Formats: sequence, C-alpha cells, structure tokens
Amino acid sequence: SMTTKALILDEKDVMWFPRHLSELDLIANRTLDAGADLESDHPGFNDEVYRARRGELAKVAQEYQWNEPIPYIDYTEKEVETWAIVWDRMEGLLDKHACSEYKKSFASMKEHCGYGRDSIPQAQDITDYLQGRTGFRMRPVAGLLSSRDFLNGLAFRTFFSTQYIRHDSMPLYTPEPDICHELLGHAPMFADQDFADFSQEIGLASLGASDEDVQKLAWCYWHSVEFGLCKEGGEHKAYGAGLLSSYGELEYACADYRPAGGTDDRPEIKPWDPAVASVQEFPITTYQPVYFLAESLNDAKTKMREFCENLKKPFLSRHNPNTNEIWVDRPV
Ligand code: HBI
Ligand code: FE
Repeated sequence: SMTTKALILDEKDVMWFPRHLSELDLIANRTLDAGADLESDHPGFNDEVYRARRGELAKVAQEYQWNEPIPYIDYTEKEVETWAIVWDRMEGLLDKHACSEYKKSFASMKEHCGYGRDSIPQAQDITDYLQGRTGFRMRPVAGLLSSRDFLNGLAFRTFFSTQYIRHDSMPLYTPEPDICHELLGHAPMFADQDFADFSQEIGLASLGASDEDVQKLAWCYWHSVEFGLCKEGGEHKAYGAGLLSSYGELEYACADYRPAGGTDDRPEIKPWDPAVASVQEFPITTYQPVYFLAESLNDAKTKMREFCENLKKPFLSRHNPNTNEIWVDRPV
C-alpha cells in the first residue's frame, strides 16, 4: 500500500547518525577546513609560529577519543596575554548585559573551574563542572564542522569546542570560533538546565533530519545559542555566545547604543519564534540586523521543543544519559 511504501522510503531516507557517544569520534574529524589552514585574510596568516601552534592544537583535537580525559593545553605566555585582554574588556560589560543565568554560572566557574584572567580554563575542568550540573561536556574539535555534524553532538549533551586562541595582533577580533568565544560565550550557559535542555532539543531534532530541516535548526541555533536575547525585568539581556564574547556587538544589541554620526541604525528585535528564526537570513561578518528576544530561557526551550516536535521525522529519538546512547522508537 501507499502507506507501507512511504514508510519504507522514509526508512531509506534516514541517513546515518551517531547512536552512541563513541560515534562522535567518527564525525569530530570531518572539519570543513583542516583546522589549521588559514585563509589569506586571517590575522595569523603570515605568522609561522602561530600557524605551527594551530597545527599542534589541531592534532590534539584530531587524536582525542571520547573515553579519554581531555588533554590539558600548556598555553604560552602570549596566549594567556591575549586571553587576559579579552577578559578585561568583557568582564565589566558582561556584568551589565549578560542574563542572570550566565552571571550566576560565570561567578561559580571562577570558584570551581579555573575561570580567571590569568590563565585559560581547561576543557576537562569545565566538563567536570558541567557534568555535575547539567550533564553537558566539552569535546575538542580542530575547526568548523558541518551544521549536521555540529548539531548532532548536542543530542549527546556534547559541545564541540576549539582549543586554540585568536591571533595576538587583533585580540578583539576572530574570524572563527576560538577558545575565548567557546569559554566566555558558550560554556557558562551550558551550566543552566533550561539552556542545556534547549540545546539538546536542537541536537536531537538534527539526528537523521533532512538537509532542509538541518538548515532550519542551524538558523534557529544562530538566532538563539549564538545571538539570543531574553527579557529580564524591563531589560534585554544576552544569552547568545556571539554576543557574550563580543565587546562591540554586546553593547550594540543590549545597550541604548547610537552609532557615531547620528544615524539611527538600531537592530530590529523580534519575539523568539523558531518558525520565524528558522527562515531569518543573517550576515556572518557584520553585527546582526535582527535579534530574537525570548521571554525567558524556559520560554525559549518550550517554543523550540514545540517547533522540533512539528518537524517531519519518521522516528522519535531520546538520549539516555546513563548509557550515552540514543534511543529511537522504531528501527532506523
Ligand atoms: N563547528 N566547530 C564548530 N563550531 C561551531 O560553533 C559551529 C560549527 N559548525 C556549524 C556551526 N557552528 C553553526 O553555524 C550552525 O551551523 C550550527
Ligand atoms: Fe559559537
């Protein structure tokens, strides 16, 4: 019958996806670039020492296996200096514009997992911290992954995280995720239960999803996990990592900021709605023209879950945190 045929077709259409945490080893090395091949306009392009260091850290990520402790990186004085410059610029601003969940975790991480201006926190210490709170973990990655591979990790409450730092010639700029973005922007948010669940929701929906739906999920991710705002009192606070790790854009998105020259160039704020966010285009090299504002992190999660439940998928998936396996409701 038609129904049977549709089911069989659906079954064949489901592409491979990781079913156990160990299988993230298979996708971690499918980086879009080699992780250390810099573009000619990268600030570190002409710096041989920097390029060699990037190669070294890419190797650490490539050799990492899921059941090992994450190797400690012995950061150089220069690297720690860059970290301190970013830290000093961000700390006061985060106090003003970060959401309360972020500030709570950030304060706690200073006490419990090595957060501070004078040394770069280590991914394993952050994982130990997050495991005791929300069960999230960091996992080293050499560079950018495809949206599908990157989001699949979130289904396992796993965040693919780079370990290199931006080039010291431009401490407030990076053309790609780096340790400042991962640790100042993302990591503290994963200590919040609602945010952790929210992120995993996107991850579970991405498992075996169509390319079209993966793009929708990636765009939702962009407008929330990277650039999301939430209400707090009468104010707009940041929970997105792209804002929490960017000195200029955090002010631009949250403060009553007016650019010099008197033009009234303010971003548009739309209410958080995954159906809208999933098709909202965005620039990747300039400040965002549109931000999405959630009522709260819990509201962000509830609406995301609703959206994911309505995506057309031929099976349901859940993550079992005790076995680190994905359970599906029928054979795929
Ligand atoms: N890969 N390593 C890595 N880090 C990211 O933050 C990242 C990625 N791939 C895609 C991506 N982010 C997002 O832009 C969405 O496509 C999910
Ligand atoms: Fe990011």
